[in-house]
Amino acid sequence: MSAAASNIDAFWMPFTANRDFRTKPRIISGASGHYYTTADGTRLYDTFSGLWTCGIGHCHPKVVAAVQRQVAELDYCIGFQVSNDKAFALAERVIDIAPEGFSNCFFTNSGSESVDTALKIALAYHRARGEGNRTRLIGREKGYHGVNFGGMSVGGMVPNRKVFSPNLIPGVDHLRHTLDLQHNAFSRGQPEWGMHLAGDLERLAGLHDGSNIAAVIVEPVAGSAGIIPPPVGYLEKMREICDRHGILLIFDEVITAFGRVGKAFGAERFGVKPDIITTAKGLTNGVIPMGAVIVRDHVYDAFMQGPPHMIEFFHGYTYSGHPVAAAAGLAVLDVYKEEGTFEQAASLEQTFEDILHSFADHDKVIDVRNFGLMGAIELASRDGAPGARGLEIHKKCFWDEHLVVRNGMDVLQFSPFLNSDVDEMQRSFEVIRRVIDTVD
Ligand code: PXG
Ligand code: PLP
Repeated sequence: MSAAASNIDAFWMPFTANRDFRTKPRIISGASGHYYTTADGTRLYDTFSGLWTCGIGHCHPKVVAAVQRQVAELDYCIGFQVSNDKAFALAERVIDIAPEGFSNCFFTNSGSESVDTALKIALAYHRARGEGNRTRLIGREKGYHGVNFGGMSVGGMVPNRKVFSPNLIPGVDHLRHTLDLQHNAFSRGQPEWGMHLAGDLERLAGLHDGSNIAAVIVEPVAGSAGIIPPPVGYLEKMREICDRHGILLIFDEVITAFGRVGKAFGAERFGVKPDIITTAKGLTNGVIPMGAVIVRDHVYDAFMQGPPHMIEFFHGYTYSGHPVAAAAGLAVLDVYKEEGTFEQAASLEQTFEDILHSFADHDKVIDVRNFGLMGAIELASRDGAPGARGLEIHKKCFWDEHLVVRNGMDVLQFSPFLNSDVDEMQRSFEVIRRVIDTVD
């Protein structure tokens, strides 16, 4: 029996225009390396590494073999009060590559769960230390921290928040975002302008009194909002303000961890050490859903008090530390090391930046932004139809040019493979230029 659906109406697709999709579906049934395949055998080059997930390419043989082995050996294991060997091994390996001082790893199944877990850790940390008054959480405009209630509340994506506005968690403020095309359009890497915007945190600490603020969460480089690298000095200043007021700094590294910015973590690349790091995506190369929240020793230590038979943190998911996901993670970390993936990613950065910025002179392009192997080409919107041009390019690339290109409204976003072939990358952008030329 074929696994293909005879009727595609049943699947309610995430973040998709479902009715428009069903008029002419885009369905993938296979993948290998840097290409997807459809049921009729068409190969499509993937310019987005899955969804920022598959940095080493699809169906890497070492990862496939590890997952196949594991699923036949230990398919699932209770994770509360008992756990499995692979989860411990993976936690140790993640800590090994984390910046110095990070001691412990809490497993989740996604970025959204990692974020909500991190926010709960921050609140519980202060309470455990006798500072239960620290309840305020600070996010940032244009931030994306997943779709669960905590992450949505600290997030700053207006369409994601709009319908749920009265139900967002209380006690949250937002810093201004740092994207201002008047001041920092066409920056290569980190813009020179905008460091002063970290001062918003100081203002909020003045307004509420810093002693009431639990944590601030930011993406070191904002991803979903269309690649917004931090202005020079911005993250350093944020760390300094957090230190002054006893506020925990959370870096949401769901995208930036595991090589995307040429190092194991954005924290390492920027030389700024947060207290908590959230991850997902690249932890398992997207093969099995898994996330990890990584904490510094002072955070973990604050929980390890009271009677030793007591549960220290009333939180966890049925699938936290899932053995098959953990086996995938172990294989992926092996590949990162054996193939020098993070160094490879770093060596591709300049070429990628040059290719992207070659679009700067295009009359439909209003900004180009990049950092590491994260890039965006922002197009002018059509009058009265924001997003239409971006979606048309996405569709034209898929059907006519066999390229999977991600658009967020009129921003084309790029997440090249960490082990991209330069010729393939160059060719894909030649095609994209042609498509931008031909659409209205
Ligand atoms: N935090 C960050 C920084 C993310 O980028 C999440 C949390 C949520 O992860 P999950 O696994 O729950 O989706 C993300 C996810 C895009 C795009 O187009 C990016 C994400 C999700 C959807 C679209 O850039 N990142
Ligand atoms: N809903 C019900 C009824 C449950 O029993 C559970 C877990 O046992 C959950 C939700 C949470 O599921 P998960 O642990 O997979 O997040």
